[in-house]
Amino acid sequence: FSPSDVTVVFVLGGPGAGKGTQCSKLVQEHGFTHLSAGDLLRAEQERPGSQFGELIKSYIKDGLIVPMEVTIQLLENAMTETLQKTGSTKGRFLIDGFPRKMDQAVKFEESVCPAKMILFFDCPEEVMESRLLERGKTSGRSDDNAESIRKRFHTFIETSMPVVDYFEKEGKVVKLDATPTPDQVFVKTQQALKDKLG
Ligand code: UP5
Ligand code: MG
Repeated sequence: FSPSDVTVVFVLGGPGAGKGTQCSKLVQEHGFTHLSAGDLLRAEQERPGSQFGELIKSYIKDGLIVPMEVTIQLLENAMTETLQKTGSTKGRFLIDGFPRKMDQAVKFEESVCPAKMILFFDCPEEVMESRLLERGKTSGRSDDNAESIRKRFHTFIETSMPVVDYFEKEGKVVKLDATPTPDQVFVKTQQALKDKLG
């Protein structure tokens, strides 16, 4: 596909900030395709015969960033498949939880497509922690436990926040308070998209 035919929005924020929740709502009401890098990695981990299964598993449990080649390939494949399915060359994508390391950001924008804007969901650590521990009771996610959550927060601050700062200097970031209810956050999310994308 041609980068000029697709609209890419990066959806960033700490672990449990509500990226997935807001993306689902946008898909229902605004015709975006939602691609969660974490979900794609978890699916690849489960895929029989995947050469990356074990690697992904250990990176996710430790809250570390899987080498970018793997994730970028999964995202690019998913974008191509989506466009093939719809039989259109044009598409609107929410890329959730990616890029979360500087090298990924540079490589993706260079080799796949630059982002039109970044939605950043800002949330205090205590709030994210309690959401994740609550979800951990039923999610089955290997990283929804106190120890993994601590590691995810560390990676977020050290490795992923610099990506947000980088895009902020480019004027592409809209920062949203992620602490109100999902519906309240969604009102602001829709407004931010409208303001930036029209
Ligand atoms: N919830 C949501 N919004 C709420 C609200 N406004 N009020 C009250 N509760 C709210 O929400 C989390 C929980 O909070 C849910 O129970 C929800 O109901 C509730 P969710 O929408 O799932 O938040 P989200 O930000 O999507 O949290 P998630 O846990 O998915 O964030 P992470 O960024 O940690 O997870 P992700 O799946 O993106 O990545 C997992 C791992 O994959 C990473 O740690 C890393 O190891 C790996 N990874 C890479 O290596 N590379 C990548 O590029 C991406 C991921
Ligand atoms: Mg998520």
